[in-house]
Amino acid sequence: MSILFKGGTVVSAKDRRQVDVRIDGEKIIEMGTNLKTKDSNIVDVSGCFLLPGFIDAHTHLELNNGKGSMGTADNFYTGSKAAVAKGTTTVIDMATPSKGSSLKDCLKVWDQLARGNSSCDYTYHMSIIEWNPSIKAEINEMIDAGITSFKMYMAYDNLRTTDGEIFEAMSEIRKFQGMLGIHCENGDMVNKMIAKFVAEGKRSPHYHPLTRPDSVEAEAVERYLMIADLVGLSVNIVHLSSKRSLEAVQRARARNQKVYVETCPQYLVLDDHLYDGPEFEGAKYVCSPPLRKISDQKALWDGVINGQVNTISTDHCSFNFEGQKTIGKDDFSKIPNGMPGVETRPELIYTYGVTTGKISLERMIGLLSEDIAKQFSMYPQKGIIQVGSDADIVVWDPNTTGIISATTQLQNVDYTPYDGMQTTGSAKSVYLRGQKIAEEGQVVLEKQGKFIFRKSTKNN
Ligand code: DUC
Ligand code: ZN
Ligand code: ZN
Ligand code: ZN
Repeated sequence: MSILFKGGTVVSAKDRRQVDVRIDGEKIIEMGTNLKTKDSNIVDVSGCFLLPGFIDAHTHLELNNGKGSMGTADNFYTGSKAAVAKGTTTVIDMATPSKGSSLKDCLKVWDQLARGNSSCDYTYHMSIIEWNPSIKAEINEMIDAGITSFKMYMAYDNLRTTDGEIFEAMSEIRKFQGMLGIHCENGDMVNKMIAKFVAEGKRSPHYHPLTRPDSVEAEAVERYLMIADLVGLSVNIVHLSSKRSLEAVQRARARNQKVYVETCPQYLVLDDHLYDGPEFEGAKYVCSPPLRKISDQKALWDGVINGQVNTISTDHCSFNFEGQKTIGKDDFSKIPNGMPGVETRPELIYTYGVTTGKISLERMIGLLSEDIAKQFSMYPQKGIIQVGSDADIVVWDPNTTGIISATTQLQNVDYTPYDGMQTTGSAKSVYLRGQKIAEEGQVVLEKQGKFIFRKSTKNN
């Protein structure tokens, strides 16, 4: 039985149109004004926006495979439910191998974790944490398996590779027109500053951001972009957090490099005064890169407004305060890095971006859905409401108000960094490939997610 959405306003990154939308099976089959009922079920969406399902291109739902004290509090089951309840219908999770593991084995592990458990559609960025001939040979295999994007690290001793290895990996990824995203921080500098503060007995969360200042990020961004320039590869910068890094990006763009920039809600609506909170509260905000200054926040919003920032995803990586963040009670460097956020991104960006007049709703659709789908080879299957696309539809009510709270969130973690923040607008209902999966912020049909096979331009 087909469904006819009547009376809503369909929004894309380009425009908004008052049209009815008919979906049948998994797809959008017809759009137009005053469509006839035929045999469709009518859903009255007057007063609401019809938005393409949001895509979160940066989650860690299963870091350390949920095992032990360093395993994430969420997993595919809980994290994807929190996502879809508020309008995110696809995630690109960071598949992260353990040392010595092949990329193929990592892919198998992530498939086991996601398949049958995920309530949203999903794919992965494959992390390259070491570089050798067998990993090199697997780049092409990943592309053939539908994984067209990769992730590398310039910080974290257990994950990072050398500049030379990044150079070689880029050359290989370029052959297959893959997309590379890098965590940009100078790991050596971070290590030295942590050692210095810890030796001086400066061990509270207050010191976390001081070990990872903007120069640590901007230097890595500059170096990464210079390596990319040598190779001739278009690249992505994940979780860009500072004004100085954005300036480095602008320099690269001025010499005609193609650079994609992702930032995250935490860098747009939170700032580093939170590390000075009472007791050990600052630990809740320990993530890397750290929260920045109001001046950085302002520069990032400017970038979001003027197009220097391309996408907003979350870096969702949840650890409980009790029992996980508290591991670092006597030493900030032992606090697991990361914050939850896959649930709250749409409401935060709508509230702090759209209702404040900083950005249009069209721009929000680009940042949270359409431009992500294009960048990561999922468009037009995802990222747009048009005939032939997947019927991933968020019925958005612009008039609701709410307060973000750890007690009502669906994320499986004992706090939220946005606790107490007021929101306007929310997903009234959410459809994934034609099925209603969420209503009024609650999941009504779970575990319907499937793997999205992506094609690089190599295969087109
Ligand atoms: N930063 C975090 O804070 N958590 C996950 C990984 C990362 O880069
Ligand atoms: Zn990172
Ligand atoms: Zn401080
Ligand atoms: Zn991350």
